[in-house]
Amino acid sequence: MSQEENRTGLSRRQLLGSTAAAAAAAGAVGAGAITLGSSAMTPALAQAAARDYEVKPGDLDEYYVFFSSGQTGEVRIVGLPSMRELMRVPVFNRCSATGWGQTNESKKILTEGMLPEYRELMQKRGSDIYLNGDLHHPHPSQTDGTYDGRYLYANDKANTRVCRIRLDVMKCDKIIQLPNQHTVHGLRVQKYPKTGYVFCNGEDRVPIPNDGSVLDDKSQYRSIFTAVDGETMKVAWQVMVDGNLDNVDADYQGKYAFSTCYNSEEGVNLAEMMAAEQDWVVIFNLARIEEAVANGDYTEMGGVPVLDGRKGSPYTRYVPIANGPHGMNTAPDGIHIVANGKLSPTVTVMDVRTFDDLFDDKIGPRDTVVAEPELGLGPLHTAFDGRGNAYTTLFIDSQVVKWNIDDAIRAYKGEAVDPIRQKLDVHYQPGHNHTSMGQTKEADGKWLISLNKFSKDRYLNVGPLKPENDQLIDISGDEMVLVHDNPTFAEPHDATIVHRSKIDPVHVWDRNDPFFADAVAQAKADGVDLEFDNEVIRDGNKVRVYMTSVAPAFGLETFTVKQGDEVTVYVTNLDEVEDLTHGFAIINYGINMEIGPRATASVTFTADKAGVYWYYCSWFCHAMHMEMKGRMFVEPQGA
Ligand code: K7E
Ligand code: CUA
Repeated sequence: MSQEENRTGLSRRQLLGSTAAAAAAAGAVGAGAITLGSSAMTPALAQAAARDYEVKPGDLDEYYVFFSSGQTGEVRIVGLPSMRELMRVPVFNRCSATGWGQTNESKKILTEGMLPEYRELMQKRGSDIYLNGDLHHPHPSQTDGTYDGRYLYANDKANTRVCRIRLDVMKCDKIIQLPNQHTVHGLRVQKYPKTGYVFCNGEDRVPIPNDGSVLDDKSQYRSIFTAVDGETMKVAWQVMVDGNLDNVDADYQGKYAFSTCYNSEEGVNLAEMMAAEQDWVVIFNLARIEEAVANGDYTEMGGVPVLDGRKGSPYTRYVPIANGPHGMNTAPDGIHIVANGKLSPTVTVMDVRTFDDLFDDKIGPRDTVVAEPELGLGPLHTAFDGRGNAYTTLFIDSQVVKWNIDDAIRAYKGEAVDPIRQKLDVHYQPGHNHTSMGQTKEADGKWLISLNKFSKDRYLNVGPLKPENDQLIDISGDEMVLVHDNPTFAEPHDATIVHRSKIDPVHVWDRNDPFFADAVAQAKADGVDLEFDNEVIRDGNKVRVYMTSVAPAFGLETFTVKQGDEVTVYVTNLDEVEDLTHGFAIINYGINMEIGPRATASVTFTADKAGVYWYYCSWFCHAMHMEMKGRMFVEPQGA
């Protein structure tokens, strides 16, 4: 089937067809929001066209979408269905606007969970933090198979880290670096009874310890699966596996996690990794692993318990599937899991109810497979609508294919039934896709986002570097209907669509928030009341400047330090007004930070250049915002 002809008989040109006609058919819609064809409109398309997708000015979206940003290193919060970007949450990056990576509060989070050897290394290199990250998989915590609004977890593929974002304030509060393993790629959370574990796949194989004593001897390389305790943000346990680990998901029973492996060959180059006809899915038995850890039946490596889960171990089972699987997705029916073929045009459907028997050796690994439909070229990830249908991205075909799980199972048994319902062109080369609430038991089958790697001709040309293209698809009817193109900067891999009823962030900070507890404690030790006092405390060559801020003035018009002092400025925002954020920037000192309403933020620097330095509020807060400023006097050394 060509790119131009999909299963509905609509060509891509027809589907994209006359925007104006579609807009007319849809009534009053936002400019460019609708791309429906009109010439060959099926009843489903006509129905979709009649729906008003617009989120009007002042109206609120129905869903939060937590987008990863890949190599940008942050999490982005987008409203759905408007696809408006609402907020960015810096994590594995530095942020000029908020001071993430510069404030003491953020640096503590960025450094305290680093492995000591890497922290030392960073300091030797002249930075105490990693300056980059590659955030792929943002996943909120769950309780009893649905989102509970507590936390969101994500991986850093670049520096083997896992972060946690507090959903009450939408700030990262923990980052840890995992020992023994090399990169974290796949990340998903335990769904039942709660999160619980955050499962982290070590994709690349390295020697343990990776200290230079082994270099090119790949027979001594290992891949590691980690379960992080999502409450304490400490490693609960690790399992050493054969092959490697790509993507992961968990069941709805709290018994198993499972990962795809595309490098069963344990190769170190493309040809080697692609050599075998088959790779596998490795299944982890959580109860057996926990029992072994409780019994001390493990080796401690890098300060954490490591179990040997290679072939033949009681903790794992290896299910052979076609070469090079990628995505791993649990269906909201609580029964089926799907491994996506990538190099194979198939996806493999397994039934989690067979896993007990598999671990008891009553059945063989392939007896867990209940369907293996051929869907198209390059299946990467699958999402679900809660009505028995699955939606798989076809990277090479640039399509999303909708297929029915039950029909795929019947076809696998030999019945003459085609599970494929529809193929929809997407633009272009989709990676992940996501359905509204689709990774929970409450999948509601309303929306699908296809996260496409290439936008090519879909937008005004912005030069050689192009945006990605995240497309919004209405799946509430019988047919998928593309309703919006959304350009995004590098590079959303994954996203999670959460109904707004699941999340309830605060509007202003609580003065007792742990986020700035260190500043509060230091002020207390200095006898300073952060909410009233404006004071400069000298402690040897350390100077602590305590400053309030109320729009449009800082509590201190000037403060004086000596050249060479280590200066910490604490700014407390006394404004209780919603949305009234102040900033604190010092000109020519490279300092800027955000201070949210009722928050305290702090930054430490060396006053190494004498002179007069204006500080100013960098977040527009008031009609007199331009005048919200003061001067730092740095007395020259020896003065
Ligand atoms: Cu498919 Cu990192 Cu989830 Cu990218 S991964 S697409
Ligand atoms: Cu305070 Cu602008």
